[in-house]
Amino acid sequence: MARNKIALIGAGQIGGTLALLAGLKDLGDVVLFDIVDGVPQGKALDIAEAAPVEGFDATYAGASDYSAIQGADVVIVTAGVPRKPGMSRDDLIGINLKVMQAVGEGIKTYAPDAFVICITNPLDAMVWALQKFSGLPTNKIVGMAGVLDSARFRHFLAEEFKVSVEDVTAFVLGGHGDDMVPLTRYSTVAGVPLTDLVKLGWTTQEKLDAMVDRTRKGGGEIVNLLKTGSAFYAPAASAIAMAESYLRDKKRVLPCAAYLDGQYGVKGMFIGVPIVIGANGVERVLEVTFDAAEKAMFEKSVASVTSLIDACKGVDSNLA
Ligand code: A3D
Repeated sequence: MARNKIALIGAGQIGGTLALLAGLKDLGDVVLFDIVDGVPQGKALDIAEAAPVEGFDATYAGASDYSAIQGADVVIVTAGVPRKPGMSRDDLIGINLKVMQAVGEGIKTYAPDAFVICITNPLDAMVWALQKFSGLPTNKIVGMAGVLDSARFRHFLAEEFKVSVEDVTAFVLGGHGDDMVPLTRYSTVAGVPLTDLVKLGWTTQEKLDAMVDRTRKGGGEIVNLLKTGSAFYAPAASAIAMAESYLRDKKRVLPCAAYLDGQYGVKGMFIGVPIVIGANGVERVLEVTFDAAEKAMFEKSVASVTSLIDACKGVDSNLA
């Protein structure tokens, strides 16, 4: 049986980490693509030389020509510019929209049957634009944000409760911005909702609120610490979990920026909701019920993403 092919568009901090994780998890052969000549080739060779030590058989190639992604099963897009301290995700729109156009055309020509995962910020708007530029069916393209935001929340919760991260589940929905929606009612320790754990005295409402706030600002916390660039280990691990669910038809239920066609009262845009990822791409959208406060938070988040999309339409009239 032929190995799967994974194309990574953008061979920067996240791209390189994705390439290593794809090998360690035996997901398939890897092509790294970047406009900076030498970087994808150098990272590909470096990781290929790690393969004998780690014992995986994937082949690695670096390229600066889109023909190299021909026939890819999965394409993960990180091409673009990351945030610097003081920059919001929205500041990135002008630059990264042009990048999405080039990437979309490359995918349309060489990998129209791939399952595409977009990571480039501002995420919910860039995945929307990438779908337009690539013409991919809406079940074959998603944005990575919710798995990362949920993982950050899970990490904070596991630390607070002093329990294994394995037993902490968390759902963070909405757009990947500071008004994302961490749903405490649907987040649990071994099935026990956080709201019950407050009643049991495992934590206080104040501490829980602080963890929710820290999750919302989780990306910025790392940007401020690193000073150059943004988080890359956890974002890469999150996208790999999504790719693995597609390639191995695992049908995991993961929060991702998915195209909504009326679900959650939203039509024609991508926003973070729980979805089932299997061999057919986005196989189902899980529609959870919100209480009044959650609904208000979700609607605020939808409004932020709508304004990002309007900003994209303002920059590129072909998108309007
Ligand atoms: P970085 O290390 O700068 O890598 C980006 C790479 O893209 C660089 O190697 C560039 O040379 C390359 N690139 C630029 N333009 C093009 C182009 N037109 N075609 C191909 N490659 C190009 O950044 P990074 O890997 O740290 O982050 C990548 C993106 O992910 C940024 O937009 C970040 O803001 C975003 N990001 C998103 C999340 C989410 O949770 C959604 C988290 C972290 C980072």
